[in-house]
Amino acid sequence: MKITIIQPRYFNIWEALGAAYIGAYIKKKFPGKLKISFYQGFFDDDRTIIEGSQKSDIVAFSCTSPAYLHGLNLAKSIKEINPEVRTVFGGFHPSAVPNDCVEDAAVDQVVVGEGEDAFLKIVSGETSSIVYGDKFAGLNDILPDRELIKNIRSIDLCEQQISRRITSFQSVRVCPFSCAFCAERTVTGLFNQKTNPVRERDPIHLLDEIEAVSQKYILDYFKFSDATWNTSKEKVISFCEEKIKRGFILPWEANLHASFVDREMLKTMKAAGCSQINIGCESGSQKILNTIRKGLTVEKIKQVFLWGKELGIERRGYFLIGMPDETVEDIKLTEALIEEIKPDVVGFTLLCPYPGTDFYNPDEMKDYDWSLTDEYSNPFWQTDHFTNKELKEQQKCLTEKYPENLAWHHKIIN
Ligand code: B12
Repeated sequence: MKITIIQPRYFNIWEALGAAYIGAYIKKKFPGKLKISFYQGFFDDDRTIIEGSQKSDIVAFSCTSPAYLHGLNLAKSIKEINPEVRTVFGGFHPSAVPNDCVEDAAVDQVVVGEGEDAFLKIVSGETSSIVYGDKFAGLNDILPDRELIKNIRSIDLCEQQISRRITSFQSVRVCPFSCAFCAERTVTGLFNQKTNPVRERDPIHLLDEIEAVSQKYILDYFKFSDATWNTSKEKVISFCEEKIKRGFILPWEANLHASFVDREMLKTMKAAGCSQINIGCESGSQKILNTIRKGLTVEKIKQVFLWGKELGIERRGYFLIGMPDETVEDIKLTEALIEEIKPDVVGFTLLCPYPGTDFYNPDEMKDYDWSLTDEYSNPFWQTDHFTNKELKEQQKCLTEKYPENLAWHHKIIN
């Protein structure tokens, strides 16, 4: 059977880890029986993708909301040439709005949730239009297939752009938070201590992968795809202690939830070569942090940034503008917080009501063109307090205030 997996185009790139996991899993289940190819819209033009896919039995697309339209157009072109091709859509957008996706004639099947077992069912003959994924229990049994997804291309590109060879790893599935603005729960499910606990990878399995990948691709730095890396103190300490024990000195960074951070955690991370922490602060207003269910206090943010500074770790702070009840006063509190914590790098995102988040309203937004959204902005969102234009003005004021410390996306987009 010939299978093609495609990650449609988006202007910014990381390796397609979801496709790498699914590819590794089905190859393991059907050893030597599948011919799997992979294309990525960032690197491969439409003609290459369409020509390479048209003789496949199954063409599978991995889509966030902004990437869905490109995926759909590719599926239409492929089906025009070969109507026998079965198209399967998975990832965040199809998981959030599966019924809308299957309405599109070029979409044969949609996978909701984690793709490993669901895609295996499809390859084994399942033909339902919506297939629900199980919670993948094999994180310590397989490794994402980085050859398949041509990981070398994003690593080489990274070297060209910032002179560092970097790639990312997944250490956990399920985030213990359910922030109003984030769609993570759409794929891995809402955290529940009993029915849907956090699934952490064994630090030995994880470090074996990181060491092997770093040797193979000559990495000089690594990071994690996990939105919340420090899901437990135990995990952080055992990962760091194992890394130190191995004498594995490669520097790295992680996205932390400030609530779970303590000084000892940061100190151990620093000792294990962590050179940068990325923290979603979102707002300097406690009222806003509460309404978005961030599970965080402004005081804790201050504390974590102070510890990071004392320990010599680069601290990146990311802020979100445009929560429904956010006023000018709240934005002033955000500014005051930034003045106090002085992040080494700062980013300001305009809230986007992506499918899968609390802010998505199907009646109003079903036909939005999500490909118009980017990392930091979108043309749709407005609140009772600010029009879309005013939100962008607020964002511009903030970015102009910190020209030396801006996250690189601002520099690329502006
Ligand atoms: C790392 C990350 C990034 C990286 C790279 C993402 C990438 N690989 O291209 C960067 C920084 C570049 C990025 C960019 C963006 N991201 Co992002 N990102 C993440 C993050 C933190 C992890 C994604 C990841 O790699 N997971 C690990 C892999 C293994 O899981 P996975 O890709 O989800 O794959 C599994 C399933 O989705 C499914 N699956 C995936 N593809 C397929 C395909 C088939 C055929 C099947 C059957 C199943 C299947 O099976 C996989 C294995 O179980 C998530 C939040 C989170 N923690 O999940 C947000 C998240 C995915 N990002 C999001 C968004 C919106 C974006 C951006 C638009 C920027 C922005 N924030 O506004 C861009 C779009 C990028 C794109 N390529 O389209 C949203 C998506 C919401 C939505 N409705 O689409 C998320 C959920 C965060 C949020 N704010 O809610 N992102």
